[in-house]
Amino acid sequence: MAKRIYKNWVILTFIVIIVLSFSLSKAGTVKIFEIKAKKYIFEPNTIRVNHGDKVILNIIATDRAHGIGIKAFNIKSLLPKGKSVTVEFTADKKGEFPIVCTKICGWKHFKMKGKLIVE
Ligand SMILES: [Cu+2]
Repeated sequence: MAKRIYKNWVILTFIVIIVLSFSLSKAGTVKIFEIKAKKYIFEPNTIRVNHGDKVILNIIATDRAHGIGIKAFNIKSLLPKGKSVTVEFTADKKGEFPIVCTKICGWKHFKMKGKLIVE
């Protein structure tokens, strides 16, 4: 009987270790992106990360002032021309989220969009 309980504990401990190491290896990765904002695009346009990643965006507006907004993650920042701006957040929601320009920058401003994909 005692041998059987011991065996079950060994199996259970083994399963817990596997599950923990799997979840730790998936979560908490830091992803850094260098992004250019210019009339009327973000470059790169699509950012792909994993659920739980810490995301760091270094964005520079190259031609004039723009803005960056990712509503789902409470990101809204002005991007003065030529100055690198860093925004950070944890990708704690899965899905596809629009990245928008938050400063009216010209006649195609409303078309200046990117996409954040959290898998
Ligand atoms: Cu704009």
